[in-house]
Amino acid sequence: MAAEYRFSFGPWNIHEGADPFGPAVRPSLEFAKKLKMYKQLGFDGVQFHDDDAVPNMEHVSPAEMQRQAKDVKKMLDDEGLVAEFVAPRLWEDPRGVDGGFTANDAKCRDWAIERLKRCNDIGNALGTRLRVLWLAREGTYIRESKNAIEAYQYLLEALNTLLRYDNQCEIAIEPKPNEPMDHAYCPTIGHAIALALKSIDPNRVGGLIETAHALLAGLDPADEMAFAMSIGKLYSVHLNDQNGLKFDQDKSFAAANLRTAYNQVRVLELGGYPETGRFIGLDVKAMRTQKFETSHKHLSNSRTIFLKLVEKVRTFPRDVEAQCIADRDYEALELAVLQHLMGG
Ligand code: XUL
Ligand code: MN
Repeated sequence: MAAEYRFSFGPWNIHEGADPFGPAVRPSLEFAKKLKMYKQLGFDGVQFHDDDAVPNMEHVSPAEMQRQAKDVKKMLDDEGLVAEFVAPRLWEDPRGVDGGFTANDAKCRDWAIERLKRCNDIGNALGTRLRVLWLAREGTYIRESKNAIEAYQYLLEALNTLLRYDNQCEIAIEPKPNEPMDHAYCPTIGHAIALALKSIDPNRVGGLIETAHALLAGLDPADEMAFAMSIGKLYSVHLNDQNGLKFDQDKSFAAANLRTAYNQVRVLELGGYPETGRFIGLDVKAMRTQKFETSHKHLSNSRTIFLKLVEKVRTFPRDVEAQCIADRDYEALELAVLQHLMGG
């Protein structure tokens, strides 16, 4: 039987709707209630930031942190869920203001490494080996403020430190070219994989590709995924959508460009992604206008559209494709794709 896709999202994807120009417009939903929604919405995996699991992790002993993380693991078990990954949230702490691993202040860099280790311990307590590094403030507002060569060396050191600290963990770098920084280090999967290959254990470092992040870099998300998959390094995805070069929109999957979404699904199918057992992660935001009662629909909608696109990929007429390619008639192939997407 063909392997089935498994879906995940993070608790931050059900949110209060605050944006840089206005406060929350919906009440908060407590974590335990969010967990209850996962299965109902068709999801099996939970993505975590370290402090999603242990909110006071900076203020408690390692033993207490473990205890709290174990409580969360029990909550997951009770709901039949698994943790997909844990990511260190370095960007909200004052010590991360200039970036963590690449901060100019050595004390801040030390803090970031310590936080990474604690994040790792939370991951183990939650039962997942995967760590995700979205390198939020690792970059600059002005280029003159850092030595970028040194910064990339610090990033490599951070990877190596974690690989040495835990010989079971896997690291997925989530590239993004900008926001909150003007220039972010590791803007593409190519950068991430170069670091992975240079690390002390390349077999345990790969990437997580987010649709919107690739689009913000002016790249095609499907080709970014293909590059990672061509060397077995697509550890996860954050499917969503993005309407042009603006702030990171995290729209529902396929909402801005159905064809680009189709091609992401096509490449995941071509690469046998479901057989890898890895998750289809979503990183989507509900519109600010959405009422509380329906502020989770963007998640199930994205999943529904993903699965419909899987059907579209699987039912595309292969004979037509082969003939168009043999004839080098890509105009005909394009028309066939568009007609197929439009239902005939
Ligand atoms: C930021 C982003 C993050 C990461 C997790 O743009 O995508 O939510 O996915 O840290
Ligand atoms: Mn993301």
